[in-house]
Amino acid sequence: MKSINKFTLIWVLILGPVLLSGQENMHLSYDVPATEWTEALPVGNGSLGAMIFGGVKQEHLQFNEETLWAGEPHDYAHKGAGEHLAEIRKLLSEGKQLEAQDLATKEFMSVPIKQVPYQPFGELYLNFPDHKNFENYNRKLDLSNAVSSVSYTVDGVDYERKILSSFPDQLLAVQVSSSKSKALNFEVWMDALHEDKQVTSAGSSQTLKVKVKDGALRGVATFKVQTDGKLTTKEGKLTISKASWATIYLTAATNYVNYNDVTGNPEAKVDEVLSKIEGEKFSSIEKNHIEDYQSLYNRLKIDLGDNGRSKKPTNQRIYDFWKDPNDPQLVALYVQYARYLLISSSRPGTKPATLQGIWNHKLNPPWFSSYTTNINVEMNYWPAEMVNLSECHEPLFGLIKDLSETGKTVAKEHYNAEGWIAHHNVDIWRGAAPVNASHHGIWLGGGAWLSSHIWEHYLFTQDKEFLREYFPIIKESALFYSQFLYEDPKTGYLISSPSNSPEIGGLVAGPTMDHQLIRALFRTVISATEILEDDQGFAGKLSDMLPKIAPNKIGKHGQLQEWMEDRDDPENHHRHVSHLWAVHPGNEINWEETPELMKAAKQSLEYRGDNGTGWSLAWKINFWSRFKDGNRAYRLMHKLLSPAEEPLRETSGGSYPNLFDAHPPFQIDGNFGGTSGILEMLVQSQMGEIEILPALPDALPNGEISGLVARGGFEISLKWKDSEMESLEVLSKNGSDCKIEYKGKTIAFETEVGKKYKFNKELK
Ligand code: FUC
Repeated sequence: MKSINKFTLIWVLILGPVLLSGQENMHLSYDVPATEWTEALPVGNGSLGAMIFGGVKQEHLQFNEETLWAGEPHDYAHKGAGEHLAEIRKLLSEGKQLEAQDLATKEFMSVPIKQVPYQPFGELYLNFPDHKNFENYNRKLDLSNAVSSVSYTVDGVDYERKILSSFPDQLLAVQVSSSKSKALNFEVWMDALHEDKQVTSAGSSQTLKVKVKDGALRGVATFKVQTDGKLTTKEGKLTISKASWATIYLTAATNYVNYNDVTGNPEAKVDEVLSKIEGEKFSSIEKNHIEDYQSLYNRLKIDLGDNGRSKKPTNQRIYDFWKDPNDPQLVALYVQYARYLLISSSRPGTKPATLQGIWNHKLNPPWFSSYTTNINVEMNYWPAEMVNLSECHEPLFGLIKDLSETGKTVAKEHYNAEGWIAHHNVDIWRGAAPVNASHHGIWLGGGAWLSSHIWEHYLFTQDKEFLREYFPIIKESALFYSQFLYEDPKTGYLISSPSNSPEIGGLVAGPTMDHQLIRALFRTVISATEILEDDQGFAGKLSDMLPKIAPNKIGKHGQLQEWMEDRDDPENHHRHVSHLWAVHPGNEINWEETPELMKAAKQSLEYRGDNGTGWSLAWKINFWSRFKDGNRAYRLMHKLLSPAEEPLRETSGGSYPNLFDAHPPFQIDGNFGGTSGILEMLVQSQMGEIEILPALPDALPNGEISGLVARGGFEISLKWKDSEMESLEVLSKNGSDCKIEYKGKTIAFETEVGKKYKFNKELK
């Protein structure tokens, strides 16, 4: 630990609260090692991740590689399921829900009925036998450079570890050093939870080979040690003695190539990575890593002020936030942490972030740590465009592309339809058929919701080439729905049947959410057809169908109906609020065009209440922001940023000591959804204009943000003081027309590419 000069300390104490910028201290920091996994700190490069415990006598890095899953290439479609579609629909229209569900269970579900879990890979241990009585302990994750560190003093010698996961070099690097020369003595080795595992050491390296129990995938991880000390191998451990520094480079790979191909050669991949860095110094690997990371991270800055609480350990701050949510820097940190997590778990060429990003330590993780498409995986990507990490959105498009292939068989076998469809869960083999149980697995919104991400990417980037490339996928999704929609014998409307309003009320005919999703998709395809000057015939057909789809309806409690029938229960506080999809992330229901429906949606949210799982709290923050009630949104933020494990709280959703979102258990969606909600308080652009401070809570009266992206391709720099906008700068990235709204005043103007436009609070 570096000592602080006495005078500096006095100045920091006196002036800190006044002078400290909320952009500083963008780190998670602790004065004790982690004992639980949800206290450990994550690093990742999109595919290779680790959780760092930071123990003194023993350091433990639990690591993952994103392609190690159970299972094997598999088509989950149920051959001939479609022969039972008409009967299931008939039973539902006759009100025989249980019979419909039973028939669907027998004849309509995925084969097998469950998908498979994401797997942990291995453990890296470093043992420091002499490190007993330590002081000055600190462990930290610095979001400004994506380097995690552990430091402490033993017998007057300072020890430091730096840990990073590098995207350019595709490896985990752990550097250990001591302030006194030759003071470092430790052992390092790997292990794994997999039954089928093998560890071999050779010279300065060690290799771990694992094979998953049920499936076709195997993994190889190798680490290599560089040191100025002595290196020996004993009983499966590498021993480093009398060193001043040592660096461990670890990389891992599997034989997964794609959802259809497992012929990869992990040994060759691992060798290639390690031979590339032969003779490299840690300092240059660290420099490459920081440069690469900062090229993404530095694009957005957020400062909500700092009242001094940022100096406390992060776990303490979460507790303090529960008691008094006046820690604006923690809210800004939450935003930057989500950006850090996205950069670390989702890079071009990698798989999308799962329910746990890329971090999983269990052979049987909750919900298989897979991709749940009825809210969770989409929520992971809500902030991606806004926070100026557009390319980190790309892995999701890869998943959608895969599903547009596997989902074709499902469309044909289950629904006798063309195009493609995905249901509520997807694994690495891109299973698209309904899984788990008929009462919630048969949910038809997957294709439409995922497709909306392609459109959103276009809206934010205005990238026509991208739209052209992905247009066939969204068109084929719309083609599916155009054939799947069915004329309700009772009302004559086109409805989605069988389906489910996730995950409440069982199998039904016509949940409101599906109709909102399908309408949004049809409108998207119609707009894209115009932009790309594609064949107008299909778009015309969709336009004709649009008014025939069952509309949003207001029910007897003043609520937005979740189903065709007016049967919502105001006492039901279910975590899903799917029928409000059209408020967020959709925009069909809004204050400008449909105020009555907006009021009804708000009423529905009132009935659902303020408590929920982590992701449910996060979604509610977004809803309240769209309802333009910043204080209510902040009330939910208060819950999301409170300690998940505190039994006296009224809700269990919250944050773990490492700021991971708690469903509970850990689910990363809340980190991303909560961040989207915070940004929706500051700027919204879903209605074709950029609305400034639409839902600013009283708790965040002062602040500034730069590099925030709005639809239309605009980068926003905004300052506000005493809850009023002070200055606004809009950078036009594509020369689109721009319209800005602040407190009822609007200004519309043409823009030039690359030009900045400045405004004061009068929009002048
Ligand atoms: C959905 C939610 C659960 C959980 C799971 C992963 O099924 O209803 O709360 O988040 O996904």
